[in-house]
Amino acid sequence: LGLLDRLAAGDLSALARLATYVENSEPLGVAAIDRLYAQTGRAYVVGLTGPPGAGKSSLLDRLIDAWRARGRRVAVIAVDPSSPLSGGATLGDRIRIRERPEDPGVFVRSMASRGRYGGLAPATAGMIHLMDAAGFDIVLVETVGVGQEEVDIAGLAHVTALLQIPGGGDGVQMLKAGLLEVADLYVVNKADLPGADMLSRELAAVATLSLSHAGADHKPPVLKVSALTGDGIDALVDTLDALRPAGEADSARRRVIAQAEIGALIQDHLRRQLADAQAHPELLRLIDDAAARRQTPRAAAIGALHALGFGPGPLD
Ligand SMILES: Nc1nc2c(ncn2[C@@H]2O[C@H](COP(=O)(O)OP(=O)(O)OP(=O)(O)O)[C@@H](O)[C@H]2O)c(=O)[nH]1
Ligand SMILES: [Mg+2]
Repeated sequence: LGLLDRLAAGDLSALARLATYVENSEPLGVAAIDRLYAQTGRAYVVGLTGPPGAGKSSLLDRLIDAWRARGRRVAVIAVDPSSPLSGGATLGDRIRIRERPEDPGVFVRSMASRGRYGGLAPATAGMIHLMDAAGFDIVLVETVGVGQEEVDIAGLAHVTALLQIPGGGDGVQMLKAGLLEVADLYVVNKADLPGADMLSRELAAVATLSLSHAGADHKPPVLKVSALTGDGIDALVDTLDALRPAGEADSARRRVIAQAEIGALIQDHLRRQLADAQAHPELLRLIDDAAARRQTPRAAAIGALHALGFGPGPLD
């Protein structure tokens, strides 16, 4: 794989090629990650999630500039599970991140497809490893934050910021979907619009209920920014730099991420086996048995795990 040598030398066109393989979970992409994984773990991975239109991409654009000004190389992965586009196509006007072809310290990649071979969460994890291996200091991951899968993806980051905007009328948006668990800080974007102070106070109250990975005594900070005017961006970057886990917290966070990634791969594998039940006569028989009430779904599930080569498991 000459591509890997070019990647190590900082060749962004090699990175783009590899990213397409990884995005689609193609065998070449899987092989690349297998080869590179041992050298990863250096990048600081920051998740940014929030409702559609909250200004995530606009904010990322500002964060890129702020971190570049501090001498850091920044990669962005914008995940869009709702789009039917495939093959790493750009997301058109959904992406408000300027291209910076003249700057080798910035790489922006959108992920729109689930790929033919695997799910979005494992592919996103692979993409993070790829950017890490390419030597980026910061890897920013944008997710829309509406479904469980997006929450899972946010869980692959060291730190996750949850974006909220004033003026929704219904107060704090989308805190049901497991986001309380992943948000390490809250960001009120569009603070140039009315209502930002009130929303900040509401979020400060929510922060006391946090289940963040950073620990029971971690109260997520609430920051006000405007991606439009640039207000608050430097303070946000200071906070993100300060939130990077260190020492024991870092080791603990790495274990949580590894567990999430292994779990995503196992789920993905099983999901695909089940979706392809035609290829497994034994699975088909178990499904028929459960449908005809000859076996309980639970007994059939145990039988299916055995048929797929797993020993007695937690379902037994
Ligand atoms: N007034 C104001 N508008 C903003 C601000 N940040 C973003 N916007 C606008 O909000 C709209 C959505 O911005 P995006 O950056 O595309 O939001 P997003 O969260 O990435 O959107 P999706 O990826 O589609 O979910 C655009 O019209 C932006 O110009 C801000 O701080 N203030
Ligand atoms: Mg966006």
